[in-house]
Amino acid sequence: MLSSITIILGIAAIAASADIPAGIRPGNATNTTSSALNPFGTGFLLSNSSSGYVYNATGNLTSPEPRPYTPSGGLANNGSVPNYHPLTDFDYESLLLVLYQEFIELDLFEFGLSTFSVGDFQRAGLDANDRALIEFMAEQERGHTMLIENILGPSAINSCNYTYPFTTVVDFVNFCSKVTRWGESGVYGFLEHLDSRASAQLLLQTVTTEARQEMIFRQFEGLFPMPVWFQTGITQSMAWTLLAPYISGCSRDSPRVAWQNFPALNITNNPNPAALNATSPSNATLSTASSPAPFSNATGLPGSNFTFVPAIASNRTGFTSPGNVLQLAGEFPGKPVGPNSSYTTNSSAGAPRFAAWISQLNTTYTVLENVVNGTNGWTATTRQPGDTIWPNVSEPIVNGSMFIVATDANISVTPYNISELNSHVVAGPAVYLAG
Ligand SMILES: *[C@@H]1O[C@H](CO)[C@@H](O)[C@H](O)[C@H]1NC(C)=O
Ligand SMILES: *[C@@H]1O[C@H](CO)[C@@H](O)[C@H](O)[C@H]1NC(C)=O
Ligand SMILES: *[C@@H]1O[C@H](CO)[C@@H](O)[C@H](O)[C@H]1NC(C)=O
Ligand SMILES: *[C@@H]1O[C@H](CO)[C@@H](O)[C@H](O)[C@H]1NC(C)=O
Ligand SMILES: *[C@@H]1O[C@H](CO)[C@@H](O)[C@H](O)[C@H]1NC(C)=O
Ligand SMILES: *[C@@H]1O[C@H](CO)[C@@H](O)[C@H](O)[C@H]1NC(C)=O
Ligand SMILES: *[C@@H]1O[C@H](CO)[C@@H](O)[C@H](O)[C@H]1NC(C)=O
Ligand SMILES: *[C@@H]1O[C@H](CO)[C@@H](O)[C@H](O)[C@H]1NC(C)=O
Ligand SMILES: *[C@@H]1O[C@H](CO)[C@@H](O)[C@H](O)[C@H]1NC(C)=O
Ligand SMILES: *[C@@H]1O[C@H](CO)[C@@H](O)[C@H](O)[C@H]1NC(C)=O
Ligand SMILES: *[C@@H]1O[C@H](CO)[C@@H](O)[C@H](O)[C@H]1NC(C)=O
Ligand SMILES: CC(=O)N[C@H]1CO[C@H](CO)[C@@H](O)[C@@H]1O
Repeated sequence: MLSSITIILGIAAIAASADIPAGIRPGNATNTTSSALNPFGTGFLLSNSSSGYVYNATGNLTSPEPRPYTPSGGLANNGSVPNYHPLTDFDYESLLLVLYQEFIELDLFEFGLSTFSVGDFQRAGLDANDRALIEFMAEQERGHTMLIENILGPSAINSCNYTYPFTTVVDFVNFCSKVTRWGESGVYGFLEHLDSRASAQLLLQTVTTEARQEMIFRQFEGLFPMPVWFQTGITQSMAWTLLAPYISGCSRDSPRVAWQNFPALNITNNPNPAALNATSPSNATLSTASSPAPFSNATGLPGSNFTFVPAIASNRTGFTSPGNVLQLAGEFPGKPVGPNSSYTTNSSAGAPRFAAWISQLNTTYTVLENVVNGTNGWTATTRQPGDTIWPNVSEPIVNGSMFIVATDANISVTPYNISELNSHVVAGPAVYLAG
């Protein structure tokens, strides 16, 4: 009950700042109603009576303070000793998923460093300092796996074997930016739902580091470091769907992940940030991105055509636009995936009808067109939406690397109840590199 109010108060804090556009200024009404699925739907809430709990935000304290300078309320701030341990299956399974994620990152960063030569990195515009930074990121992952292992206790997994979809430094960096993106978003999707608030605290301090890694890999790609206002969250099943295909084998006594493996969704014309023209379809997929050497003149940038070299920031704040046609390919359920192929993709949804664009605070839908069923899957097209985060603001919903899911319905979800989407997922997510 308390939690249903958290998001509204969080948004209230945003609204308190002076430069919020008029469209989302708080109204004065105190009896605003909204559906549970769409608290943003009818404008701004100053108080919420839908759950039976009411807090009237007047700007003044409404209750006596339990201790000096300590406004009443809040969770577990009464002096109780923190218990950094899962309290429920939900907690355990969420943290187990994170451990699988941290282990692949550790392996991935080390693999890249040991696979590619100094010259390979140099041709991608990355020098000894950059390699040292990747090595430090691997060390961070060592710390993260130790932390989660300590929280989970003796049943925690060990490192597994992995399979990676890259053969060049450029594609390695691109893959790292995507892995850290879903690692980050996968945690944001459940962090506030954990029963163990103490574990959530430690995980928060972990995932904020991961967020910095994601940004650094974007900078290694010459992309604008952070082209969004809000980092989005996805569900555990969505994160597991993205992660599992790259885990080839784990020791047989590894605890199983309880989350769903949705059928894979591919964006066959996903932009390639390394290509001269990122949205040119002929060089669009991760696999073909390996052929050109776009950074071959990176160190001699002046006079070169290749402007997309590693940079703190670049002027590429987005290279896709509303109306862009995405070509999607979805698999049918029933395919073995994940460690030792011991998981099977599954969907409880009907036929593919919509693309859900999960980005920033928003889940926005577009219609799937030209849906064609094949032997192992289906294909469809859809168009990039042009919505902005709020009316009257410039920031588009779709930017950065974000998530696209094929669904059978366009139900209304917001960041705190995005798991309502799980039962409607036909395939995906896929990571769309919008900018
Ligand atoms: C709220 O009340 C104030 C003072 O009465 C008024 O100036 C303002 O326009 C009202 N805002 C809205 C959104 O109704
Ligand atoms: C509450 O909302 C309803 C529906 O919008 C409106 O008709 C009514 O006047 C409001 N009541 C108060 C006290 O503002
Ligand atoms: C909130 O305000 C309403 C209307 O003034 C009042 O009836 C209610 O008791 C208040 N609730 C709390 C918790 O102060
Ligand atoms: C807040 O407190 C001040 C000082 O006691 C009082 O003057 C004011 O009316 C209060 N405002 C509200 C909205 O209760
Ligand atoms: C990883 O692969 C190696 C080499 O094939 C194999 O010996 C080892 O058992 C595998 N480990 C796991 C955990 O699957
Ligand atoms: C796109 O790929 C084709 C075929 O691999 C290659 O010849 C061409 O140079 C690439 N173009 C760009 C802009 O990378
Ligand atoms: C990049 O490729 C897209 C898709 O083919 C095309 O529409 C666009 O004009 C190209 N941009 C440039 C600068 O060549
Ligand atoms: C830049 O591209 C143009 C067109 O492809 C080409 O003619 C020119 O030689 C290139 N310049 C350099 C410095 O590579
Ligand atoms: C780009 O690199 C190639 C191969 O090293 C070299 O021949 C060419 O002169 C370079 N071009 C520029 C503009 O530096
Ligand atoms: C950045 O891009 C915008 C839009 O294309 C352009 O107007 C601006 O001059 C560019 N700025 C720099 C520093 O290149
Ligand atoms: C999606 O891409 C992966 C990797 O390239 C490939 O193995 C798989 O067959 C593709 N699935 C569909 C439905 O295109
Ligand atoms: C929560 C949120 O940001 N919702 C927005 C989603 O996008 C539509 C269309 O731009 C907005 O109207 C919503 O406010």
